[in-house]
Amino acid sequence: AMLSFERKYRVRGGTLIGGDLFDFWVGPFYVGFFGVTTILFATLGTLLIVYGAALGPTFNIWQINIAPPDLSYGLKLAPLKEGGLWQLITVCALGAFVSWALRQAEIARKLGMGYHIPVAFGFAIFAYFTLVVIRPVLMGAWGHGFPYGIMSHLDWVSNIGYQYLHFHYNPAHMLAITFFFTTTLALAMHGSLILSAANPGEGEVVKGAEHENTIFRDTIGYSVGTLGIHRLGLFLALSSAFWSAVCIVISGPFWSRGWPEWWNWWLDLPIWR
Ligand code: BCL
Ligand code: UQ2
Repeated sequence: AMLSFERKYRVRGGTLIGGDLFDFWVGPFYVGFFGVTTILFATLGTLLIVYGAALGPTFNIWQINIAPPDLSYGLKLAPLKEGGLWQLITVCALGAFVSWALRQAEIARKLGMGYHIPVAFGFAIFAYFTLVVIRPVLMGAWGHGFPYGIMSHLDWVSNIGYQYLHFHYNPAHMLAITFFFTTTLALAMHGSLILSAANPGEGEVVKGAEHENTIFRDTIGYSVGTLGIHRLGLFLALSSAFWSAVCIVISGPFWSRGWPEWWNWWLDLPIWR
C-alpha cells in the first residue's frame, strides 16, 4: 500500500548509473543499481560468515569467530580457511556499505535534497575502512584487522588497548570519546526541548521556535537556534567517527609505545625542563 502523498515522490531519474534499468521500487523500497549491489554483497557476505561459522567449533552466536590471516601472510591473499574468508567478507562488507551510501545518494538526488546523509554515513564507513584496510596496510599485514565475532572483536579491542599500555592516554581517543559524549548531551538537550514544546500542559497551545530559544536564553543566556542545533549535532557525530578513525590509525603506524609515554613532550617543554 502507498500513502496518498507517496506517489508524487516516486519520480524517475536521479540515478548515478544504469539509467532507467534499475529505477524501480519493491513495495516501499527504492531499489536502483546500488540496491541490487547492496543485496548481492550483503547476501554473499552473510553466506560466507555462515560458512566460516560452520568451519569453526561452535554455532554459539557469542563465540563465533572469523579471524583475519596470520601476520606471516603479510598483505597477500590467504587460503580460505586461513583468513581468506575474512578477506572476502571484508570486501563484501565494504561493497555493501559503499553501495548503501550510493543508494542514499540516488534517493537524495531523486528528492532534490543535499548529500548530507550519504556523506554522514561515509564517516562511519571511513572508520571501518581505517580499521580493516588503512591501518593493516600501513602496518604491512591483514592480520592487523579485527576479527569478526561478538566476543572476539571485544577481545581484540581490549588486547590492542593494553598493547599501548593505557589507551585512555591516546589524545585522539580522548577527542573521539569527548565528541561521542557531547553528541549524546546535544541529542538529549534537543530531544527534551522538542518534546517539551510539543507536549504543553492540558489546554495549552503547542509551542514553537520562539519558546525554544527563550527557555535556553533564560537559563544559560544563549540559544544555538533550531537550524544550529542540527548543524551542531551533525558536526559532533561526524567528529566522533573521524577522531575514532584517527585514534586507531596512529596506534602502530605513528606511535608504537605506550600512550602514557607520548605525553612526555609536555614534561620536556623547555619552559620547565
Ligand atoms: Mg576505546 C575504539 C570509546 C575505553 C581501546 N573506543 C573506540 C571508538 C570509541 C571508543 C571512540 C569506537 C567507536 C568507533 O570507532 O566508531 N573506549 C571508548 C570509551 C571508553 C573506551 C567511551 C571508556 O573507557 C569509557 N578503549 C577503551 C579502553 C581500551 C580501548 C581504555 C581497551 C582496553 N578503543 C580501543 C581500541 C579501539 C577503541 C583498540 C578502536 O579500534 C576503536 C576505534 O577508534 O575504531 C575506529 C566508528 C564506527 C564504526 C567503525 C562502525 C562502522 C559501521 C559500518 C560502516 C556499518 C555497519 C552496518 C551494520 C553491519 C548493519 C547492521 C544492520 C542492522 C542489523 C539493521
Ligand atoms: C537551542 C535550540 C534548539 C535545540 C537546543 C538548543 C532553539 C530546537 C538543544 C540549545 C543548545 C545549545 C545552547 C548548544 C549546546 C552546546 C553543546 C556543545 C552541547 O538553542 O534552538 O532547537 O534543540
